Amino acid sequence: MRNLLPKFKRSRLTRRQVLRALPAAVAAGLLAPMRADSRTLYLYNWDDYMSGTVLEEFATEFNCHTNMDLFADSEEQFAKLRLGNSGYDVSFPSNDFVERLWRNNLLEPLDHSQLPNLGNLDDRHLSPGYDPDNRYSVAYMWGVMGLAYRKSAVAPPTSWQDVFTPTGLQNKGRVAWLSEASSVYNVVAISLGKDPNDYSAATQQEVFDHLAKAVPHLTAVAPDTGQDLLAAGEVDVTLEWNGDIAALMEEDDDIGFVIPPEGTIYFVDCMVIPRGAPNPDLGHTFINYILQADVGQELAEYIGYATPNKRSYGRSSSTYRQNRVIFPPREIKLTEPQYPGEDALRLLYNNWQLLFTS
Ligand code: N2P
Repeated sequence: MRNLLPKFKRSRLTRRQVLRALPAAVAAGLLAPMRADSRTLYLYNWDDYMSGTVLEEFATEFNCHTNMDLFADSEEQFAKLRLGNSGYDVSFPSNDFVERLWRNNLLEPLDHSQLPNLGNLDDRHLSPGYDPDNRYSVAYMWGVMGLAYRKSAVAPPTSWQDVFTPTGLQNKGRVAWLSEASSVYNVVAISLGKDPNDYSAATQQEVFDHLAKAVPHLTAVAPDTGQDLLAAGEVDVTLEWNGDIAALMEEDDDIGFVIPPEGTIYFVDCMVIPRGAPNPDLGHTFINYILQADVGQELAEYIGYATPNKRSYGRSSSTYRQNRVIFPPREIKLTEPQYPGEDALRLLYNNWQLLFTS
């Protein structure tokens, strides 16, 4: 289903805002299967991960329209893209899902001759392990998972166990997890002193036994909207991606963010062109546009995530660079999730589903 992009002048374009545009779109019959329009760029993105201004400027400069749908987590994104011909020109998978997508032949190889700004990326984002030679992906933003909380409601969390054990949850009031099964699995494994990339049946059993005891004490599972639940006062603590909280902290000084001392996962979200994209040339133009130093800087500072672009970083404000929520302290151990293969993921999703149905 395609949603209309609402005309917000300067907006991070949240899931709620995009969904709000739905009834009008349905009434106007605009949600009937669309024909690919060569002057429209179709994006498939996370919540709170784009600037309305950047999209408007792109549309003006390249004389086109933009259309963006949102997904809640890596699993929802993959499910849509695995069908092929998803109708999107650019999607934004995380590192481990970039590898999952190309190994399943679901991405178009990138034409580097259309990406002259690729060299603006920091060296560590060139030819990464999950996508040698950047054959399919270009880094967009990087970040980590942590715990966000309302300062006036609860003491700062001091361990992941504050949200993964019944006792911890009882002390922390109303708590939300994120809906991304693989990432929640990764941090629970870390909290139990395990390798977050160990998806063996035995480790999964241990992790899910641990989680099963916690589930009855949970308030919500947030589809990339923990920041909204926290802002609305519906929860006191939530698992969240750091940038979503950095942005919220700009508006609400009663919000805090911690990465528990056990460490956390680190992700690199990328731009890719899904197989069968309607306008791959426009997709390349957009990726190259985001790689421009000034565009990348405006976008990163606006959404509150760390840019992988060394030229964007070079021209960013000192407030941005010194933000310890966006750029976690070096002493925190960060682990990069790896694609574990389809069998391991099948078991993981089965376990995750059982958690909420049994
Ligand atoms: C944006 C979430 C992006 C980080 N709301 C998840 N990889």
